Amino acid sequence: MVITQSRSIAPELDHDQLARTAMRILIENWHGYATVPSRRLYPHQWSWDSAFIALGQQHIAPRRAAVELLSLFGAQWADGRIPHIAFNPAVADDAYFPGPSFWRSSHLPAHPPIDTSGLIQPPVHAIAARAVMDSLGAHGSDFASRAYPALIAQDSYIRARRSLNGLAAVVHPWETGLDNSPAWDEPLRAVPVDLLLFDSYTRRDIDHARSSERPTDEDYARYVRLALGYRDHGYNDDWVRSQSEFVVVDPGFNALWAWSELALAEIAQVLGRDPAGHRREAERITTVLVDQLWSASHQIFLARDVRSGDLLAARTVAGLIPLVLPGLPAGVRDALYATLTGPSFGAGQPGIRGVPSFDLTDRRYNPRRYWRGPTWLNTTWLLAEGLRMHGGDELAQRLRDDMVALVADAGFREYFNPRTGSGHGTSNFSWSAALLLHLLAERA
Ligand code: 2M8
Repeated sequence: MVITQSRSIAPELDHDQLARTAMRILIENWHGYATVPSRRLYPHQWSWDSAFIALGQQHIAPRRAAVELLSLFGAQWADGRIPHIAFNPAVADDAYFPGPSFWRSSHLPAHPPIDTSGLIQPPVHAIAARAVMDSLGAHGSDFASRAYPALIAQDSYIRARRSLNGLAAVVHPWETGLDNSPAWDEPLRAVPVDLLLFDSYTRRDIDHARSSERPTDEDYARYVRLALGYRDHGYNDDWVRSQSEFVVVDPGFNALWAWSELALAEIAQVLGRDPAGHRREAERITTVLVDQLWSASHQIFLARDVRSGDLLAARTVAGLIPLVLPGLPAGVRDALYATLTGPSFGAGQPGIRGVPSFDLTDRRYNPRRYWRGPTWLNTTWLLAEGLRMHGGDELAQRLRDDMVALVADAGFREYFNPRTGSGHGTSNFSWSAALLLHLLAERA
């Protein structure tokens, strides 16, 4: 693996300052049992955010990291789904749209203990739980014995209720975490923009972030319509998988599901349980992922639109995430590396910082609009982990240096322009702070 010029990193003194600021952000964004991604834009607990946040918290307050995850698991539904938002009852219903009164989780016969959304997000929680377990030392197995049943229930939910031909399907762009990805443009075209619906709600996100950096009103109306459809069918997964206007199989979500199985195997081992089933599941998902979503012509994993059966020809960072899987065939791994470092993503190349969320050469690439081009720290971190596991240490280090430098230059922003490094979206963003702490702790 050949690496071009390495960017110089901020001096050690700046690292102490950065770490202190990151800690302050995590403390300010903590609301007693969980951390909000951002005080104003996202004033509740988000599912995959909490996992990334716990990865950072484990270095400064391991017990807080444990509470972060366990409080999220406390919002788990009877069917095992871990909801994508767990609402803070102390925050006004209209502080975020769609809020608790939209999702109506409390109307369900087996309702969760607190108000939540009805969607899920990529299952990265076992990965965080494994790290938190280690950080707790002698208390690690107590934590693991509480976390493991929740993680198993989440895993079973995905397998039993979301699988289609062996991979997990997602039924809303918000479930992919890469909400506004250009990969969803095509399937979203099948979702009508309901003009009546348009006037029935007020977007809160654009009170706190520039509208040019957020999804369009049309896409928001589609998001609302899809969520309403699922809600009005009682969050019934048989209905949603067969009838929803948006059903896709996403490589990022599935790769993280497989990676989680490996983390579950390690947790199982600590608890004296048999880890073999989890390892087999990781292998199985990896095989099916390669079989169904690898595109030899695009040299990247692509999402599949279940409605049309077609692969969606958009090169997004989600298509690189399978690099976290140890069981990838060597040819696929090498091709992914070439795509990651080639013209579409430019990782490690002079003038590119981190990993852009979307293909730099595509006319839809936008370095400022959310998930349509900017570099995010969570996806860049995932790829650095994948590279490290496959022996790409030099590029992994360069990506980690890029992440530190982005934050040093632009602050703890939600996302960054891959070319200029300018910061976008909200400020004091929790997973940017947490992952920075995680990186700096690994260096120490
Ligand atoms: C963004 O998503 C939420 C909806 O879930 C939103 O835009 O309102 C995404 O970046 C998602 O991945 C993230 O979990 C969430 C909170 O940071 O914000």
